[in-house]
Amino acid sequence: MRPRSLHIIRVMTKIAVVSAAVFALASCVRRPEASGPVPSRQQLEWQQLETYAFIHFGLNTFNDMEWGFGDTPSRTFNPSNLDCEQWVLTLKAAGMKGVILTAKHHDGFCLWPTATTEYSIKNTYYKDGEGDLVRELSEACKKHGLKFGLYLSPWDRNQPEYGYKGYVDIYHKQIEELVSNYGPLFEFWFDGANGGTGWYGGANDMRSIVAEQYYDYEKARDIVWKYSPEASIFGGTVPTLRWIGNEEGKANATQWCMYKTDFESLNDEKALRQGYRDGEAWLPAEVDVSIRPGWFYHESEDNQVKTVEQLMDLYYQSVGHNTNLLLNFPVNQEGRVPSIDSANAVQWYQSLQKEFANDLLQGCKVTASNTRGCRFKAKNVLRDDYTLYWATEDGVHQAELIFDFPKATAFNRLLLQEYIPLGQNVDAFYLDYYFNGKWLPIETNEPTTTIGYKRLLRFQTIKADKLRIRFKVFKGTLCINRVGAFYAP
Ligand code: FUL
Repeated sequence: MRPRSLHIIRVMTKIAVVSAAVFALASCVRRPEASGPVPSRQQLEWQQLETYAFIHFGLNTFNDMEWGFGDTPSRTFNPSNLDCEQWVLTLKAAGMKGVILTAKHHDGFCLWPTATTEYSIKNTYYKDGEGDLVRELSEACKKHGLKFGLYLSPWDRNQPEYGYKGYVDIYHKQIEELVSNYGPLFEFWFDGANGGTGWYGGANDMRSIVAEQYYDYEKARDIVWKYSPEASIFGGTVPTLRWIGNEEGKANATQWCMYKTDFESLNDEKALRQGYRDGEAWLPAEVDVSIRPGWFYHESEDNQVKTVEQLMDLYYQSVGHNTNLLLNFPVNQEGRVPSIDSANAVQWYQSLQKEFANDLLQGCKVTASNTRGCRFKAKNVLRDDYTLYWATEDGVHQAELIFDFPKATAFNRLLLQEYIPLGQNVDAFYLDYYFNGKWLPIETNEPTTTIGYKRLLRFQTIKADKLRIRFKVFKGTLCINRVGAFYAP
């Protein structure tokens, strides 16, 4: 070959090597593209709350009822020893990050001195009519660092105007009073129970409405966001999160944050339980369930408070299934969270903290079958930092992680988290462990399908030298934020 051709070949080779290096660096520096729906900042922050409380308290508490008819005199409301700080301190000790109060339930009785009706706390003996529970609870939350939210029942069995245009204006006015006076709110709850029989100012009849048209939920949402732009919206026609479709605390293990947005789908109890893999909107689920059978306090249920074990199951089936847990605490006639409820909830939270105190993967060597390199390295999954994650190169649909323990280690819990700001992409993962020279599958009693923001698994204690997790994505790029292994005695 002539020297000139040789020189050209050398130059071309150099160019090829340099471009390959530049390309590799560019693709490893570049973060993966999101494919499909992703959470808004507000939805991500909401998901990171994981557990928060409901408080059901009102006239029903004093009538031993779940759904008051709307005709009980307001003076029936008469707590003898009410203390919102006791609620908040209890909830905080139970790990709750916020609390949502029933400012008005279906009976129409308002826990704040509203200008919209006489059926409120101002016409009771409580603080001689000077009390305002929405204010008292919001202040206790501020004082102790809990987020504050409100439930305002759209259905109002006391209002004469219910079912007519007049009531919708009243309802919107009530929302405005609440959000403008007691915010900022982290969540606003539009209940789904709607219309039926009621007192309705003495008419004592039956009123049916078409919920998706009647309440003008777009306007209601806009009023909430005018004062509390960060508030998540439950229910109605324009929610930012979805109901799980039951009130027993059941969320399927396969759990998509994606959903459809038509009103019918928002009422499809079966679909609500697990979401849609191909849903066009990001609409994560909230599991609402009471610590007792009822939402309101009933003395007859004092012996049916959920035990520590039951609360633990609830946690694994909600937070552990990529949903948030909204746990209800009925306040009693004294105006307190009963001691048995508070004892069980606090003990449950303490057990939970113990279970997740010691991540056994922390000392492991981690190897990945593929990595994007740079700041997307496999070791990121051991960091407790939601801004970091391990990511593969584009176009890789399956990849695995192997964790090498420094010495054989026993564990029975696993924690997995996807980096959801880039979507929910995993639709299967497989777990194996290496012990005595061979790989064996970890037997879980639920399908190892989705992960999402958080997936928790419980299984029989295993002893392992290595742990292997194989992941499969159905779209986008694999982005795993966290993996942890724990031992619960
Ligand atoms: C339901 C209501 O009818 C219950 O009384 C309770 O408030 C629950 C959280 O939502 O739809």
